[in-house]
Amino acid sequence: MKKKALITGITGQDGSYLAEYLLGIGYEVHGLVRRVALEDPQRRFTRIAHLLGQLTLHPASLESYPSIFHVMSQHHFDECYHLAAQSFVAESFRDGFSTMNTNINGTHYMLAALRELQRTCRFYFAGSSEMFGKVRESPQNETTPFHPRSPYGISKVAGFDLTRNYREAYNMFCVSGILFNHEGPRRGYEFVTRKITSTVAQIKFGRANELRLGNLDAKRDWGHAKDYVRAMHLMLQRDAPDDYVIATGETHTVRQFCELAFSEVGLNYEEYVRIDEYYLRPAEVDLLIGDSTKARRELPWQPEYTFRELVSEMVKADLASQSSRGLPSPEIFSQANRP
Ligand code: G4F
Repeated sequence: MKKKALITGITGQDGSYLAEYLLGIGYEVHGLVRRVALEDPQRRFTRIAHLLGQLTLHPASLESYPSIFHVMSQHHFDECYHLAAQSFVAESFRDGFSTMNTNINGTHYMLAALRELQRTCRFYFAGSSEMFGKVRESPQNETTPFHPRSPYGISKVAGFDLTRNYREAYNMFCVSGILFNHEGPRRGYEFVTRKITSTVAQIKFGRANELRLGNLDAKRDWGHAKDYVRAMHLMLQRDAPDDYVIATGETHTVRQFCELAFSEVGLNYEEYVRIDEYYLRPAEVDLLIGDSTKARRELPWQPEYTFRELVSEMVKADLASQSSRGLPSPEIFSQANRP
């Protein structure tokens, strides 16, 4: 019998890589998508276009408990990966209310519907290193206290607590992955890595002449999303539910990412990068570096991509997309639109 998985956020970077991975190992894969997305597949399904014939998509909204309940009442799932969220930290400062509503209530609705209808379904919650925020120790592991610095980080701590509470109160298999930053060619253009690599490609093709950024000194532990979705799956295969930090154990500044990305095309970042205060955050997470010893030992998991390979793959993909003028165009996130 094929195992059946449900993915929320299947149209995003992680959802698309996870769907690909699960299909590859013989799963039947279902996804929750907003009705507006179903009505506009050309634009909304770019990351999963190549998989559409193999997926079952259900219209539902994280803001609507009845819509989630309806899907859960029609199908039985072995595993549920809850990845959908408002995941852009900067946006969460602009509209903390909708970030909280979607991220906290959405997680609660998923857990409540599973408890009501299918308690044996294993549940994965996409926790985040943003929960560590103003870090109390380095590197950060599963016992490091949380100190979130944004509405997004706060919403993820709430989701983490909800997930643990369902595990403890109702004896359900509910786990959180505390994933550090993970990127790739499918990353959204609003996140700093993709903003850098897509602008590098535009500059190389003469379609832009500068890159405006905020804090160049922030340090992040950047891995490849393809590596990280394998960890999500492994967490749900354990005998007992538990939470895991997933990270490379290396940290780099935004400046170093720029240096490497520009050097991929033979350019010096200092000639193109300008500081724009608009991109500074009211409260910053200065340093993230994860200790994934527990995941490496127990899952067991380890990343395959190096930092250099990640940057190189992203730059090459953006050069290819510029050269074919493929869609979606990075120009929609031109400086005028300020992502
Ligand atoms: O790429 P970012 O927007 O990612 P951030 O805030 O670290 O969050 C990402 O990783 C989390 C895991 O730790 C996820 F939970 C979350 O959903 C998301 O995927 O920013 C990275 C750093 C920040 O310090 C930011 O201040 O880059 C700095 N930065 C400097 N200039 C900028 C910019 N970030 C963005 N997005 N745009 C800039 O122009």
